[in-house]
Amino acid sequence: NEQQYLDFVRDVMEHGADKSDRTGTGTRSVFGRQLRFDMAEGFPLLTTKRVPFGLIKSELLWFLRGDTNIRFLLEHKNHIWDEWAFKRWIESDQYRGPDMTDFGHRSVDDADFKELYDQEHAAFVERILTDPAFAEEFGELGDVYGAQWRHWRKVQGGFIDQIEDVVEQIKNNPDSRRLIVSAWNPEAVPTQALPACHTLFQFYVVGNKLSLQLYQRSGDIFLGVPFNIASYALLLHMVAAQTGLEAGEFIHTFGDAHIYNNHFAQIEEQLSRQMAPLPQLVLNPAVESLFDYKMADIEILDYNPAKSIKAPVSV
Ligand code: THF
Repeated sequence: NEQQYLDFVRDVMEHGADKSDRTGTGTRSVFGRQLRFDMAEGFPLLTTKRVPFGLIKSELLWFLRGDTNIRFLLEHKNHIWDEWAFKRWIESDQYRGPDMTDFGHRSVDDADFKELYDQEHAAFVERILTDPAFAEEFGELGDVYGAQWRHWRKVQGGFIDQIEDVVEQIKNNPDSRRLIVSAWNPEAVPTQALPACHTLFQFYVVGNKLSLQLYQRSGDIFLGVPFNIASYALLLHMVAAQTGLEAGEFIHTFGDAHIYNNHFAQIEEQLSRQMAPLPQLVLNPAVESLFDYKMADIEILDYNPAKSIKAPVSV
């Protein structure tokens, strides 16, 4: 439950090592931790800050479509992947606008630059939504989750649909110890906008309960992890519903778990707050396939969080 997340945050603040990172922001980091969420205790959507569940739904539906182009996300007003596509655009030789190098840090440090960045970003989003050829080229993030999950490229040609396969295996061979979906493809790493943070997950069936464990190689504890917990808990519920099982535990295992230096004040604020009871998830029982869920088929009830806490994302 949520207390575990708050204890984890405290642990990292107290025992983490200060460590530089790829994005240049700097982090406080630990290596190797595990959280366990029992779905019987409620749906693990944090209440000590508002976590925008609509964005979690549209991102998961996007992965399950096998989609790797941000256009679908933008059509659902979801902007959590914009920065990675935008980075590719401004680094391309077709970009003719003002210099946007290191836009993430500069838009935090420099108000004039931020205005310019907001304009360029808005123009980029508008163009993805209105210019299909542009969207096809610059909305694309490469072989990220959707591609690895639904159409893993085989060496000898053709594709593997890991999600469809794992659902079949859960139904027909529930004792299997190979109920695995891997998003980590060493061959694709150099061409990915961002190599998979959620490296691999495994299902486990005992009795009528389905559990899921995720190995996350790298976790942004303040911004990303609350999304990741809710997203995999949602996936667990959906797969359980489609295999006639009950959702058991979501086990979240981390490699490098870190708090970015520019999230410390936000973390303090969150730790000072009281938790509310966890909400409930309701899935439309009429949906017959994991791939047929729409936004309206997924609902969260009794979610009464504290107010949201804004923080900059490192790119
Ligand atoms: N990169 C970094 N540095 N952190 C991440 O969490 C992360 N992701 C994905 C890919 N790269 C990452 C993108 N997921 C937010 C949430 C999830 C993200 C990216 C950004 C975010 O900013 N959330 C805000 C609300 C945003 C909004 O309302 O538009 C929040 O307050 O939660 C980890 O998978």
